[in-house]
Amino acid sequence: MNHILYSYRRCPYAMRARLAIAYSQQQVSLREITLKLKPEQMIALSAKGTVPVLQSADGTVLDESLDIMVWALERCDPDGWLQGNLAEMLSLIDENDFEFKGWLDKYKYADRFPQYPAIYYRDNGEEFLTKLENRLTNSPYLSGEKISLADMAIFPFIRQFACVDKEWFEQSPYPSLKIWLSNFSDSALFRSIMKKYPTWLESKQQIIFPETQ
Ligand SMILES: N[C@@H](CCC(=O)N[C@@H](CS)C(=O)NCC(=O)O)C(=O)O
Repeated sequence: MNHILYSYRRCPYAMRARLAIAYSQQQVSLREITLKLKPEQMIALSAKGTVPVLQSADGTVLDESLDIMVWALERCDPDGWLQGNLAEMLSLIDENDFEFKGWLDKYKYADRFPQYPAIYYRDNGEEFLTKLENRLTNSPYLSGEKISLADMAIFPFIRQFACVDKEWFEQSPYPSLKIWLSNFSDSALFRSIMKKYPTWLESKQQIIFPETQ
């Protein structure tokens, strides 16, 4: 049996899983889903119904994006994404996932949260941007001189935040963060994980991911 990854192209959690899988060259069968109609095979593996879900060849099921990243990196980590202060990386990722992500969603879908204007949610999200900017002023990556798990786990969410209002982001006071973001957004690795595939439920086509060059 192959490893199987249930994924959704635009989901930032699925992006971080695909980034780690592609970087570590772990070949998986990619099953692109839609959130509106989730395959029963995926729900049978993980009833919570979120993507990404990985079913590894030995039958192990991982339904947390960070666990999937670590699974891939433990198998192959040529540039040492797991090296360095792991506790600090995990704490930053935790802040991303459990504080910043909430503000991001409210900012992005502000019409669904009419208690406050969008700018209120953006202001709150900016606390995290400021924190990242301060780190990136001192070093090129979030955890120091080298790309790490923290950069790859967090970048898809900052990209989403920046995309809500690109004009605002362009003039915002985060010069180091902007360079960091555009380097990752323009990278061959990111482009390779954003390729569009037909949904698996419709096509049942086997997509081998990452594609070999
Ligand atoms: N903690 C999970 C969160 C994953 C998650 O929330 N994914 C979203 C898509 S971005 C999802 O599947 N939501 C279910 C839905 O919208 O039905 C992880 O890190 O994998």
